[in-house]
Amino acid sequence: MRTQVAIIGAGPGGLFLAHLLRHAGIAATVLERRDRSYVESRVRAGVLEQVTMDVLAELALDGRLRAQGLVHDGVNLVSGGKMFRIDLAARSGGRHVVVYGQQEVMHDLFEAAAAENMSVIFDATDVALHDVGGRPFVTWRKEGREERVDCDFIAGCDGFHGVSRNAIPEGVRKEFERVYPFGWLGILADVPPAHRELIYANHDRGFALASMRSKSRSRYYVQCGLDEKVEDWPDERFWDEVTLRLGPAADVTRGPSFEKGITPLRSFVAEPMRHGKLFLLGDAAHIVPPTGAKGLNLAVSDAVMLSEALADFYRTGNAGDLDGYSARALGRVWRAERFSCWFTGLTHRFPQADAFARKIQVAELAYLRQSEALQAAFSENYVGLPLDLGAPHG
Ligand code: RFL
Ligand code: PHB
Repeated sequence: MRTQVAIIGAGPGGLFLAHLLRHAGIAATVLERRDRSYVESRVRAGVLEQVTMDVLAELALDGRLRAQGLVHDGVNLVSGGKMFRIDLAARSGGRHVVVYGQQEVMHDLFEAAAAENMSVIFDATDVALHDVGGRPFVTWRKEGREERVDCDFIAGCDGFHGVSRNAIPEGVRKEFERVYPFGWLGILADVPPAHRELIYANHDRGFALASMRSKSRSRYYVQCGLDEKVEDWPDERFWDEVTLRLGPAADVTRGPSFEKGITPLRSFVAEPMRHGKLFLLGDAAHIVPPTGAKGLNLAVSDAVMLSEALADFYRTGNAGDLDGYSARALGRVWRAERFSCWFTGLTHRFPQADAFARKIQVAELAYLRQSEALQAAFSENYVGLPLDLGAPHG
């Protein structure tokens, strides 16, 4: 089998890239370890930036997004039990975010891939990358048979635990990481949201977030210890804790949860995002703590940048944009890392923080509440920075 681009992983990064390449007339084969329903049922992101909405529109895949997505012009923060609102639209020149679950995005991408007969191979096990510096090919096993695809390029979109990143030799790859001493316990419940918009709360007992998937489905998170288990959190305890941390401005409706999971928080970047004919995208190259709602959106901006560079290469034979991919992508990645790290630091309780650190956190929240300048900086980051920001360090 031969293709132009072999894509490893059918998460948001891999599928957005496959659609964008198809749009540009470039052949691709996607290899996914799991089956469609597994990928589609993972409960993850909820907030889409303008870049992501623009790509869905360009691909004419935004029908359900426009009908069902919830446009949010602001977000709310709670500090010391009091809530204040940041008017994202007013502070960012009229831009906003849309609440539309990653599950819905994946559904739209998979439906269109099936309708267009795109080459997506599920249940591909033992995926291995070969000769990434020369004439690349990928092998895998399916239903007991060894398969192989030869290609011009490989796109590693296989998430944080995938195999692609390790195909960049250790001597070449630099990794930057911060592991946070806590996680998020998240639930889904078919109850109306606590508020029209999202609420991020900093409480002495830890962070809480009230989000949603629709007018009748809510998504809540509370900061928890890394040693805690889902079984430690029966619904009653969860509702008591989230209600307390969100404070009186949140109108929490209780109900049975149908999804409950714990996610550890991590900041991580692997550089460079290209080695030979291999390009890394999304969580395979970088992880942000979910506080800034940036992970899926970064996978999409990587896919846009790589598809543009590949389209230019196949059109003109010029590899300049492919050579520039890593620096261009990392420019945006590091800004999102900075914002996500800062917003996590502002809103979470750090076990090792002393009384001074806590006072600084409270002062910074008070400053954010009062300063239009800081709110503008917050808003331009939250709605999503432009694609091109220059090199990561100046
Ligand atoms: P994914 O989604 O991990 O997909 C990788 C795919 O690769 C497959 N795979 C392999 N396939 C073949 N061979 C192998 N060896 C393979 N190893 C892995 C996997 O099965 C999978 O299908 O990475 P991708 O595409 O880079 O997408 C990243 C996003 O999914 C992720 O960044 C977001 O979900 C992060 N995130 C959020 N992002 C936002 O933009 N906004 C949010 O509001 C937001 N909230 C969140 C989040 C992530 C969360 N969790 C659970 C980590 C909230 C949470 C709780
Ligand atoms: C979500 O709805 O899952 C969500 C919203 C905002 C975040 C993270 C997750 O910052």
